[in-house]
Amino acid sequence: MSKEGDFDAVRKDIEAILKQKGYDDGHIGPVLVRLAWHASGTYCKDTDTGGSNGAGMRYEKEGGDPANAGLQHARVFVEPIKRKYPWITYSDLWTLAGVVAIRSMGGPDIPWKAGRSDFDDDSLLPPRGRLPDGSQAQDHLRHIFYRMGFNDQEIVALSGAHNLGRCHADRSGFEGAWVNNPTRFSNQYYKLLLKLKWQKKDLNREGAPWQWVATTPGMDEDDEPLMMLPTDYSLTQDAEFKKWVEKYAEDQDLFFDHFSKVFAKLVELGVYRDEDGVARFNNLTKGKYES
Ligand code: DDH
Repeated sequence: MSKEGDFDAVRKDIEAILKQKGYDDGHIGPVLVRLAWHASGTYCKDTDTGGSNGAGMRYEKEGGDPANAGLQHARVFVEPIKRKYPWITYSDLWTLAGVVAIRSMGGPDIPWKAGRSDFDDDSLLPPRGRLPDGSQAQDHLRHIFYRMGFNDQEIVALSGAHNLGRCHADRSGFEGAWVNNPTRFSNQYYKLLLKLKWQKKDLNREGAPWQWVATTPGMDEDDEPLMMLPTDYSLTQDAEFKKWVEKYAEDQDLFFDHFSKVFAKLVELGVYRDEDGVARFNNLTKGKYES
């Protein structure tokens, strides 16, 4: 039995399961990052609801939201770790797994603190519809991310997570990866947004009517093209967003620094800490934690 609170041991066990032959690009890191993000991205600052406390995706109400399609794989991948370390909450485990995965794929260190609590039933779950819809554009991005308390620079930095992973036709309706090496964290996403000649491709699927596609010079004809969601591409069609796309395309260190800060902020949404950094208040139960 592991020592309670030994998060370094949990980190090591997460790292050990990241490479999985036979799953996507041989790596479960990207889907774990998406789990951490969707676990946190339901936050609403005006009502102080949603956010990274709760681990609501364990319940059908949130887990069955079409926006969360595919994340059951991520939850199943980390379940043996939860069983080995029963003292860790799901909400801590899911956010920590995202942070460990990003670092392990060559991304920045992201400050992470424990202390989130899970809820025992589905009565406090935020309503569906709080996560972004990839078929929309910049007004929608602002509507969704301002609600969480992010600004334009932070929206562009967060979007750089699409350096990782891919879209699956049977999950979101979109298909393909944003970059050639989707298990290596970098600023390639921004470079490709600006550099490639993007063309509309009809998909004719519910929720995913079309996407942007492009090929890079080294690609064969039958290689799967790279893709961008309408929301990704909209970052280049808006002066304030484009300014940050250009900065991050030019300067990977700046991107890593900003990404680290904004992902740390994302996984803290709804968590209240005292001056020592200890989580003391749960926004969902509106109650103090038992210590
Ligand atoms: Fe995303 N994302 N995301 N995303 N996301 C998808 C996959 C991944 C949007 C839509 C989609 C963020 C923001 C947005 C990751 C991380 C992050 C998919 C494909 C869609 C669709 C799902 C599938 O078919 O499997 C939209 C829209 C937005 C937005 O409006 C800004 C953010 C902020 C993050 C983050 O982590 C900070 C990752 C990683 C993936 C790849 C998952 C995988 O399985 O691979």
